[in-house]
Amino acid sequence: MTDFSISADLLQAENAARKMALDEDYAALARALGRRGIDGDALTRRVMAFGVAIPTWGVGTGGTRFARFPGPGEPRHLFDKLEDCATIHHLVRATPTVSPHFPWDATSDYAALREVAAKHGLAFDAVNSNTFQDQPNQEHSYKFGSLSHVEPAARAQAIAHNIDCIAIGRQLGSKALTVWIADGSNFAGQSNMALALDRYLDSMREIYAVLPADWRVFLEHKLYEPAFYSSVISDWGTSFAAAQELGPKAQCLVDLGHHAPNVNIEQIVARLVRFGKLGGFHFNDSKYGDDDLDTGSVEPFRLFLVFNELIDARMRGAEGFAPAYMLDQSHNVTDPIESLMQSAIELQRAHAQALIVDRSALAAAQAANDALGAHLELKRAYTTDVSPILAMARLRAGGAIAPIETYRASGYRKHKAKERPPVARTSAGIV
Ligand code: RM4
Ligand code: MN
Ligand code: MN
Repeated sequence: MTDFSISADLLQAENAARKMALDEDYAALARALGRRGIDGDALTRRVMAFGVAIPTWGVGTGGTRFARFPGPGEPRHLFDKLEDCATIHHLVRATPTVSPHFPWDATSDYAALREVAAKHGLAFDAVNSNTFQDQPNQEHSYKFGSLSHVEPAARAQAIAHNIDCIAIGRQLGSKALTVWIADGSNFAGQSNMALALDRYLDSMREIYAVLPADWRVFLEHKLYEPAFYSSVISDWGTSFAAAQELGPKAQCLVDLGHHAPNVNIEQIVARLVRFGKLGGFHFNDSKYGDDDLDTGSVEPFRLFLVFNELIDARMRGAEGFAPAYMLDQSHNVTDPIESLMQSAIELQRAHAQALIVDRSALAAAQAANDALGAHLELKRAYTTDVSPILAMARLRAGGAIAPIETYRASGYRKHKAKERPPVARTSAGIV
């Protein structure tokens, strides 16, 4: 662990400089919302209750298959990563949990790790397994798949790894395992698509069998990549069918970047909710494919529409509705800490905007087949600038009115560049 952290004095000074303007903007917004029958303070409390998990792999600079351009003061190991996650939460107050990835985050003492995280005010969300890369000295290669591999020994190795992840997760206080596999094929005819799914299901059954009673397993689908002809768990339909076969503890995870362009993701969310199979999200944004861009940076309206479905489900009291919220991004040209802070804020924004949709007016317009009227109800919420509510939520929770400005003013990255001398890394850092 390193030394520098953003001081309470700096945070206070930065907030003090902005407090008067915020009070004015907040009061004006609360009055405007009040005219629409919305209690501004109640909305602020709802925003304060929202939390999203940070992926440990997100605090390091990402990369493409061409190159990785590391930034200064990058985290060198899990403890540095936790420190960065804590810094994000300290300023934004919306990221109280961390989602680790194994074996990337492997360490020798998980009880100690949990304690360190707790000292930072952080807990652990879903653990992610990795059977899409080979590790040094691994007996069987995943070049041709993992849980659906044609060779039983390779499958057994992938199953054992997932079971290990559950064991680690139990020590960390996690309650879910996320399984994303890269399995698929690059040539027509390369793989028997029916039998590959059978093998996947058989493997997953073994993993499911050892899940603790209060755990869930999230099945993450993805249209393509790294397999470019077919993927075993390619879409929400396959994911749903698999979750259904496995049982009630298996649910589907929606990574926003894992669909064909133009797919109606909010409708997928509504479908999964309907069948009690929405496990959670990997939030990010996308222009072309699994771009892992910052949440809300390309299609904020779609993000809002996803949250609109979530709030609708919550208010209907949809059965088994308890999605896990996680970010899954790759930061290539920004400071990851800044990107993650902004992404958490974009999620809070979409959440708050969805909360102020006038649901009875919307239902009335829908019942009257008033297509434009219904649409305008959504637009009215979406075009409301809820920024003062978000800033007030952060302030009341002890965070920063302006997290990115405060972070920059602190010189955190410069300090970390000194405290964390760069370590040689050969990998292109594909995530
Ligand atoms: C995949 C998928 C998984 C993530 C890996 C690194 O595309 O999104 O969730 O763990 O990338
Ligand atoms: Mn993902
Ligand atoms: Mn992905």
